[in-house]
Amino acid sequence: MSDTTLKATAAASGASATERFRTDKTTASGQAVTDTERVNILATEMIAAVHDVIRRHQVTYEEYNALKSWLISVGEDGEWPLFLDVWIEHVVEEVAGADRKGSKGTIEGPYYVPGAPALPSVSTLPMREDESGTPLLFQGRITGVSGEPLPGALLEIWQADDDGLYAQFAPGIAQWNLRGAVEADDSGRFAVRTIQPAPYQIPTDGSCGKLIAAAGWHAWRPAHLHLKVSAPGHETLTAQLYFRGGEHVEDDVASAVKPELVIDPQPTGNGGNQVTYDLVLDPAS
Ligand code: MBD
Ligand code: FE
Repeated sequence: MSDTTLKATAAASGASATERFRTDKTTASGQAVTDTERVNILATEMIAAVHDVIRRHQVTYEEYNALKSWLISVGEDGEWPLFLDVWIEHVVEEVAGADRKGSKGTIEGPYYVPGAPALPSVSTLPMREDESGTPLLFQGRITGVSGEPLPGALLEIWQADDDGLYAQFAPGIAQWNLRGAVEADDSGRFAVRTIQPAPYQIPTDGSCGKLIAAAGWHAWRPAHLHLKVSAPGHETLTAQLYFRGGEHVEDDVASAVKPELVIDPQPTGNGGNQVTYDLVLDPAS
């Protein structure tokens, strides 16, 4: 890829992610938190946790002002969704998923878009004619915790391409490229053809990239397929699958890898790989 034409800038992908969040999430959950005592406790303790860091590390005015300046720029870049989903969401998911009996989940991240094209149980994700990357056949069964097939189960998939870029958050990629909503068959089965995604690098030109550079961290997530699995009467499962032996599986900047989510696709003999991964949904609580 040519670095200058295809690269997603922090400002462009940040603006898209912020807009996406406002559309999809704030009406659903933003107004639900109205318990004054709960807000009081959480806000008081979060502020106190910051005070504690300042005292323990004798934070200076220079450092305080650097923080203030950085926080302002995170908003200007639209990188709050990225920052929160990379460094905070995994603990929220850990708490939310603690009692799950079915498949393990992990973070959603900033790049889910609802309403992807509906696809039959055996299908190929929308992709360019010359889409690069190793072909992958991803198949499995969606069931409840007793192994029963779930009528009407839907498997939404979204992923980066072979350059690590997501449609709708990077320029020049068709809207639904490598995004789809696969309807499982009557026995819960699905078989989807796609390509293996590349590792994802957090934009280096925005505020999150500046923090990473200033702290001496790295900016990488391992290659991953995002999944959202839903069925009537069941908890929706949000997960990601990673590739055994892939770069950064052991040191994901977003801390979202779990051993149960690492797949090991095997060669089909036709230049591609295939993997079977079953998905188990908990009953709705
Ligand atoms: C991603 O692709 C992602 O999945 C997460 C969680 C954060 C940033 C980019
Ligand atoms: Fe991702």
